[in-house]
Amino acid sequence: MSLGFRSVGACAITRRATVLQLRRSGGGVARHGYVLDVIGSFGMGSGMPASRRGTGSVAVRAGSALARRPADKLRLWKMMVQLRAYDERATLLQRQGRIGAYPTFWGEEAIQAAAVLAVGDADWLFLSYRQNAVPVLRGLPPEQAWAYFRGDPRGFFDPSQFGCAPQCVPLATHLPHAVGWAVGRRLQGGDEVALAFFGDGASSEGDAHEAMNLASVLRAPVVFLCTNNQWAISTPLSRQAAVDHLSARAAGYGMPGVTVDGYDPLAVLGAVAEAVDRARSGGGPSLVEASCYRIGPHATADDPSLYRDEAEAALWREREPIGRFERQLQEEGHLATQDIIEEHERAASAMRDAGHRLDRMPVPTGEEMTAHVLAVPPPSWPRSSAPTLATAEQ
Ligand SMILES: Cc1ncc(C[n+]2csc(CCOP(=O)(O)OP(=O)(O)O)c2C)c(N)n1
Ligand SMILES: [Mg+2]
Repeated sequence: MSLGFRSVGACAITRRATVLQLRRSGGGVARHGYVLDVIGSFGMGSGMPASRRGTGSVAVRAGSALARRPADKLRLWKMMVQLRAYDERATLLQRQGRIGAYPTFWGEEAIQAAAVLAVGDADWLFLSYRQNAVPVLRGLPPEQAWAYFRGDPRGFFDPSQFGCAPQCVPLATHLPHAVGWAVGRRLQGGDEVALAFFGDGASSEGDAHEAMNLASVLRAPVVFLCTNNQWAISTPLSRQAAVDHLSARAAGYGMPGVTVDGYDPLAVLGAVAEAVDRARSGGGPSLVEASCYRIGPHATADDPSLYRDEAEAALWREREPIGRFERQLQEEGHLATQDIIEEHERAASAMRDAGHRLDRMPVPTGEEMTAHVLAVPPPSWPRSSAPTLATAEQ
């Protein structure tokens, strides 16, 4: 393996789960010298799809005392269940025509919940479309998040109220925002950290490169959290990047990088918490790659069977993070089967109620939907005050 930096230890990248960490070298290597180090190898069983790369489980390290407290494990699990209930209800709302096209994140709950738990309340989160429920974990009513998918300006929220920047659909454009915000807060004397979510596809964008490079040069307090779900719509990872692990790119920016199993919430929590600690204490940015698989379609308008083998997705579905975490928590004696049933019912019922509240919200008019797009709309744009979307009752 030749990536232009010194490798230590057994660096064979095999189909067995392997965890890589780019650690600052013990001396001798230049200021921004990092060495590629295999820090753990965890058998995940045979029969996993050949396309899986970089999936493993990082040993939970210092900085994540969080991950050892049963109460925090349960909190993390409840957040994941809440995300699952939101996602499944949103998909149903789209199927019933109550919201427009929706990007499901089914299977990515461990990454999102662990990241939110790892940061502090005053830290800011910078989102792409697939993290559309993250503000809900910070108190945004789900119906308001769903109003966005009706093209309704009532779906907008005040970023400073939730510590969440608006979700960005243009890929990676929010990464420079995260760096700018983090540098700005540092200049103002704050110690907050910015955490930016982005995908494997977004990692190829110029904005991602510029953001990571600038953040490292300025030692900005930013955590770059890449959800590597191996697909960018129909583009597989093999056509996206020529490295085995996107975290390896961190070396080129002079920052630490680590790959963790994105289906293991404690692994993500450990890695992100460590990166947050480093950023807050002046150690600069880090790149955390959470490796997983996009189990669902790109969005509700997509049919992945046209471009990939859905039998592969089915194999990944068996490893989805919530059931896996529940089995672990049961083995550790923190959860009973009845607790699991009740929590899922509670979360589903809360989301059903939120769906009813969405139905009671005014349906946006064409004029409202386009009001914030252009200062001077062209004559062809909607001027009607008629509602644009049928509600379930109609
Ligand atoms: C700058 C830009 N180019 C292209 C697109 C079209 N597009 C939307 S989603 C997507 C794939 C993104 O994949 P990835 O970053 O892996 O995120 P994921 O959808 O897997 O969460 C593309 C190409 C876009 N939104 N923005
Ligand atoms: Mg992707």
